[in-house]
Amino acid sequence: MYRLFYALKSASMGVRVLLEEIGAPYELIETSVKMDEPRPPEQLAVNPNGWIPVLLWEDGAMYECAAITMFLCDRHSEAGLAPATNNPARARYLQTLVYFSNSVQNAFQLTYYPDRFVDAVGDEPSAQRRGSRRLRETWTVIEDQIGDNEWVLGDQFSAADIYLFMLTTWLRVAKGHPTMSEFPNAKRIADKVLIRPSVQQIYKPWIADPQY
Ligand SMILES: N[C@@H](CCC(=O)N[C@@H](CS)C(=O)NCC(=O)O)C(=O)O
Repeated sequence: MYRLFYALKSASMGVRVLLEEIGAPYELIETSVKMDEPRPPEQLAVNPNGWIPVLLWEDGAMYECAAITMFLCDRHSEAGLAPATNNPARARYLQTLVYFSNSVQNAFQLTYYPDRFVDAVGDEPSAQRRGSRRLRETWTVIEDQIGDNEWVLGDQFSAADIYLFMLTTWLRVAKGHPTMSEFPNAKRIADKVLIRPSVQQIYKPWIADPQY
């Protein structure tokens, strides 16, 4: 049984999709991503940064979305969500997950949490503008990497496609982000991930209102 600290709109939604795809039993522990709301002590004990996802299981706990993705896909390899270690696609899989996490997500952070990157409140709009430009730069790298491929890794569906979908749900017109229409290759994949039953179920609020 897994336990997942969870909040709508957050990266914990992507982990929940993985758990559904794997068919593993799990329970959600509601938490918040709002700066002015406290985090449960049990969450902070695992991740003192205060962010989610945080995953607990019988004899362990961890945070960092890309690491959790790798961990779950390896632990439940029968679900076929990641190339095996001897598969040539493994390198592209690891590279893309880490790039999503440390480059694309970092650009999102600049726009969602500008206070973490500047000294003065007055500098926050500049950080947000740079974050939006950085989003366009990093999404363009992914767009070019995908090219004509069916999925992020080529012809094999993987957790990297679920991760890509999750990232698209954070794009907001009101924040000056680029829109997916600028990245037709990535959009093609996100549109296919969207129709999976697990995604339809978990992303219901986003499907009802993508700017929610
Ligand atoms: N590098 C972390 C970042 C996670 C992250 O930024 N989570 C957001 C929600 S998507 C969050 O918890 N924000 C609240 C906060 O940072 O205090 C990861 O990939 O797991």
